[in-house]
Amino acid sequence: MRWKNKPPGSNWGEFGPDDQRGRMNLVTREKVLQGIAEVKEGITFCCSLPLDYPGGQVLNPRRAPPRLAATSRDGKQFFCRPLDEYNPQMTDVICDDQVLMALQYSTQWDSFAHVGGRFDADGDGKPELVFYNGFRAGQDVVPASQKNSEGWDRFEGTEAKALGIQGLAEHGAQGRGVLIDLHEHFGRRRHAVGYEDLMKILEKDKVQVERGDMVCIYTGFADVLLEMKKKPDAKLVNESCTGLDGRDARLLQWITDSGLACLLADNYAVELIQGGLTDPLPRKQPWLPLHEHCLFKNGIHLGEMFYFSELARWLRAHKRNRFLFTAPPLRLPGAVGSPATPIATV
Ligand code: UVW
Repeated sequence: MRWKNKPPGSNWGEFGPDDQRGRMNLVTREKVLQGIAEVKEGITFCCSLPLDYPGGQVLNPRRAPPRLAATSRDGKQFFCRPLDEYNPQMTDVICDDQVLMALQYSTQWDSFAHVGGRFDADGDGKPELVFYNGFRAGQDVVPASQKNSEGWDRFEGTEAKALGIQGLAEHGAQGRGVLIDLHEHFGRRRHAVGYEDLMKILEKDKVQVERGDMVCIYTGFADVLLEMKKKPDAKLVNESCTGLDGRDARLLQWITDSGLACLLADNYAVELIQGGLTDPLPRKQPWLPLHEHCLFKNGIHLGEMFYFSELARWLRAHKRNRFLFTAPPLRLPGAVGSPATPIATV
């Protein structure tokens, strides 16, 4: 057993002591069939932003936009390269590229290795750095050993030996999606949506969230990003649209009780981030309480900066809120996050 104490409000152990899939375990064959049963028209919606959005590093200074480059051979780029250079009989022309990108730059999934907590899991009276189900920082989720380099490879070699994003890929990120349209009710007003707000909206829009559903939240934030055409304005970014209120205990309890399998939004962090990293706090608490509740405590993957605008409009026009949702991350072993190119099918 990796832990003696589990964090209050957590489900550690619910899916077994070594579980790394969390609430995606609830996306069963039956749930996939429920998703497929929502396909009536054969219309598909791309639920990803172009992966070079938001543009720049205003949204998160750690995360740089993708950089594309050619692969090379014999000191020359392998891009528009005619193979008759190697063999006069060959007629092929080949392009081959590579990318340097922060895996959580744009439309992206968070694995459970993205956010952990400082918590006394082994009961020795001293808190450790732990992740979902008691997996340890340093042992299971391993930082890089620093290289003598000023380049990006300075911290090369990180590895989520447990809880990496490939687990979600291997399970299959496909099931019944349910859309909650916050934009319809709040427009682009910045507002932390709490339990009361959410319950009213679910009732008004006749949205039912059931165990194992993949819950998608449309706030309009991705539209704001698109309108800024890769030159995001810090003020607009920080003052636009809704997010869930991670400090509302009743909302967190609803997330637990609803049985939802994963939680995604078209905004920056699903929750509305309140306060900066260095702002003083009155007591020890998480900066990102909804991340803590979902990723650390309850094994609920978060999806961020998805793109739901056209899907949301179509669903509202057709008085629907459910669809088949297919959103695999990269099966990239050891990665903490992953870009996604999801599809909703109605
Ligand atoms: C942060 O670090 C703010 O994480 P996320 O992209 O999951 O919101």
